[in-house]
Amino acid sequence: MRCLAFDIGGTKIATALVEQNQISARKQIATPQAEGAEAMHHALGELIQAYQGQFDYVAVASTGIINNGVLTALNPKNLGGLAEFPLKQSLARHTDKPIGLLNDAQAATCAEYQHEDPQAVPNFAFITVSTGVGGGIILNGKLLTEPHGVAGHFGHSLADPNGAICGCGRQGCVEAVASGRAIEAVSSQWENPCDPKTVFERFRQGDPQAVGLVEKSAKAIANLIADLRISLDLQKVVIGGSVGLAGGYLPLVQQFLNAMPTFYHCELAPAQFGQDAGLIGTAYWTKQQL
Ligand code: ADP
Ligand code: BMX
Ligand code: ZN
Repeated sequence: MRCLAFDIGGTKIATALVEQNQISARKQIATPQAEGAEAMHHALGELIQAYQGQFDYVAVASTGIINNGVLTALNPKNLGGLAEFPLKQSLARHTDKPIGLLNDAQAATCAEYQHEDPQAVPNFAFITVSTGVGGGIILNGKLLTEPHGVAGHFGHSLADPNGAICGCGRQGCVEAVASGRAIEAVSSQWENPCDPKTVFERFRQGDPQAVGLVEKSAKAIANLIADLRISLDLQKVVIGGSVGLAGGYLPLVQQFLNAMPTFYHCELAPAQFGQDAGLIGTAYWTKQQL
């Protein structure tokens, strides 16, 4: 069964054909920003047209809470203000093939959990540190998606009661402290402003301002991992996303976690499927639902 997979993030939309975890014909565009539902509908339509005749089903991994075929943004700022989008309906206008939908981080969780032995690792989480901070939870070998697709949105758990207001409306969420957008909100105001990619280059060169900003993010993620570990008896956490996979980030998270009491420790690793975890995970999960 050939799958046309979509990974819709706050920064980029990736598409590819996926068959038995193998990716081909990968494309990537920038996510439409501040242009509303019509721009998103148009972008998805153009992408699907490029693959006509080459797939048996469509599988989507998307940022936002995915419930009943509809995308609801917890943080609409991550999608240029788009708060709600009829994702399944939009795709169904371009294809009559079956369509499966899953949150992006939940999809990546599915992909990465394929590498684990469920006996040794029954409880597992994936965290993406990307435009936002997303996640997925496996408990007793099963991905939590029921009843409303909300489980795993721990990017909106508390990192700092005095922190910045998150795009979801709550103050001090992990996402408001640790995400790519949170890093950019600070680094764009520096005397020598820069984007998160450059922040990481400066961080690796030892620039104190960049080190401080990256440390703040990594510490929030280490605390999140400790909270998850102690709440859910996790054996392992895998990290993905462009910030999560940026050089030097994971060792820093590990360092902050190591400094905590051993009860809070669990195995930590980067996403083996890297930037393709969402595409591979939704293809795999959707096939099981068909
Ligand atoms: P998405 O959120 O669309 O899934 P990414 O996982 O690529 O996309 O995350 C996008 C975020 O990561 C943006 O905030 C961007 O500035 C930041 N980013 C992109 N490339 C890098 C990099 N090489 N190092 C650090 N941050 C990066
Ligand atoms: C946000 C939320 C999650 C998503 C996470 C990572 C929205 C639109 N998205 O917390 O559903 O999983 O960001 O998304 O509210 P990404 O865009 O960074 O990949
Ligand atoms: Zn929030």
